[in-house]
Amino acid sequence: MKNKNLTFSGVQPTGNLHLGNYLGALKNFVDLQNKMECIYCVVDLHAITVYQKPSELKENILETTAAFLASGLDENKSIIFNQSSVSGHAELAWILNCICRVGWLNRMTQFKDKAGKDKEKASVGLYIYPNLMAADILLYKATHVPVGEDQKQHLELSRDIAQKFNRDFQVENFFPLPEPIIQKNISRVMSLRDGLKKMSKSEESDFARINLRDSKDLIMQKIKKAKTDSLPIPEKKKDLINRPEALNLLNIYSDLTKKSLDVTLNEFQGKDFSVFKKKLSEALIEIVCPVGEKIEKLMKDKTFLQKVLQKGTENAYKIAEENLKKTREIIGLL
Ligand code: AQP
Repeated sequence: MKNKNLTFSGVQPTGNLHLGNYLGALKNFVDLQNKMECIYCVVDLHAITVYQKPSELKENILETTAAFLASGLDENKSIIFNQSSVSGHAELAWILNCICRVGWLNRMTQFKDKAGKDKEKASVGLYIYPNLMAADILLYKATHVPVGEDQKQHLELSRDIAQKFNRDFQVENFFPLPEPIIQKNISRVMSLRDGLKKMSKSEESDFARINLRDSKDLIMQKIKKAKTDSLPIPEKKKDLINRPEALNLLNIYSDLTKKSLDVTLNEFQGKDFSVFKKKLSEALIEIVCPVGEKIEKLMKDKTFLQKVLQKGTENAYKIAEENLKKTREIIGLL
């Protein structure tokens, strides 16, 4: 039996949604909603794997919902809801904890990065986070998962878990093996301060990222201060090897203006970064500021945002319950 095409993806409500989340995930979400059934989730249970101030978490759940809508998601086309409101995510995660092997989790690089040197002090939730992510996807039998390149390893783990479940219980294709959908042009947006680190919400310096709610002036300031090098813009891609900051800014510009990197290099070759940075700021202001303004407007109507989540929860719950019921039967729970 072939599973029907269905997209699932999520974003953590941990504040400071940034250009990496937009180009790496949200933009892709919008493209997919016209191609197949889509479920988009504010993954609040993932957020609490590190401490969140309760009042801020509540606000961030609504702000992430607003960012979904402001980026172009339509609550009448896609299911939009928050993870904790469908308890099946936690139940299936527990079942999958019993499928996944400790050795598999020990290979996850994001845990090593996020837990840092003192792994003993990290929450158990942070360690088993990839199993909850597998549950999010498999609960809906999703076939496609748009993510940034940083999540590729977790997606591969979801496939391994699905495969082991199907094999252990001899239910061929019960859980589909989800396919990652990763942006080709810019799979990982890097920090404006360090071209080898990904742009991230938790980076201490706000100048390392462009937030979706940044003002025009702030965007211009951040790009002006973004790290580059003293060389002019080269003619060929190969000359960007060992120039990660330059490559990152040129990639961002190319993606925003829908040009290939070759065309961008042709446009700016031999020019100084100050000339390029002006154009990059203009492109960012054109794309990011309208999204930020829409988020701002939507945040003024929290009742509407709550209604969107409630409707999404009802629809997500129906699909989740049906799949969970079959899962319980398969594994022999009464
Ligand atoms: N820099 C990035 N480039 C491309 N895609 C990115 N994503 C995140 N950062 C980049 C993608 O955005 C989606 C939502 O991510 P998330 O917020 O759920 O988790 P994350 O990947 O942990 O995001 P951050 O910003 O790095 O948060 P912190 O700092 O809290 O860890 C995902 O599809 C992700 O790939």
